[in-house]
Amino acid sequence: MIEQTNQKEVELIDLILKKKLPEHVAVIMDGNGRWAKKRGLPRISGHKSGMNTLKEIVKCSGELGIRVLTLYAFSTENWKRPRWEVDFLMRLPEEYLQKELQNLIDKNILIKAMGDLEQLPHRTQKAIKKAREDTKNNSGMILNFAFNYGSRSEILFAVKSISIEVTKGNLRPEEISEKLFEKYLYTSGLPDPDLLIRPSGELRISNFLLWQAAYTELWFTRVLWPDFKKKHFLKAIHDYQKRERRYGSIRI
Ligand code: V0D
Repeated sequence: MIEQTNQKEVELIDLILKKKLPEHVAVIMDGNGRWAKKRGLPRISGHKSGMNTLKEIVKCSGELGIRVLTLYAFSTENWKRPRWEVDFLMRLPEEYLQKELQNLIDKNILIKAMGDLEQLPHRTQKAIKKAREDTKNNSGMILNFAFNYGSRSEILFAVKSISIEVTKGNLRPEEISEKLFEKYLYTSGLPDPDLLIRPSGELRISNFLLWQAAYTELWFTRVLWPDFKKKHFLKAIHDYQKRERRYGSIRI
């Protein structure tokens, strides 16, 4: 791949680094199938192309100094897709990690995965487990994959776990606060996302980080994920920095 940071991007990076960066950026990697269809290519080539975008955005996030990057890779609804497509998708974590893991280790990146991982094929689970193991002592950027993830089921799982603690007498209902509840979510220990990017023209959150995105700034573009480049990512961050975040309070 040809490395390129053009003059415009350099200027934008300069501007971005003068202001407060979003600590946690979440991205829905959407539009791969449509990208392929538009070109008369099989859906699979859209996912392959989306993989290049993923690498570019991980690299850019690391260079900027973003602390957490969460990527929505596969939703619990994606099982409804044709069998061959699901099978192909399930090989991507392995493929990605085979090629990238050493690079991620060298860059001090910590890999996390959140979602119902037990339902995944054994070899996919194994690849993810290895990536977590091999990066567990890294202290740089956290690269968090939302994989077989659904926010409603995440919330229900938290409710059930808390109920069990109450039943056992380990917890009193009055003790159930937002702070406690968050400890039972997959994102426990991570800051809430500051910025959520959704490409491909859909204007929805689609069961992604429903609790965590209460105050998140949303940024949408019609650009499809395989066409999403560094310049779009920088624009999203720059736009974010121009917004005024109030968390329900007023401007002082
Ligand atoms: C396809 C574009 C990396 C979006 C990127 C099955 C759709 C490539 C992973 C990955 C996918 C997941 C977990 C992990 C390490 C890597 C991935 C899926 C799809 C879902 F620990 N790319 N990738 N997972 N695509």
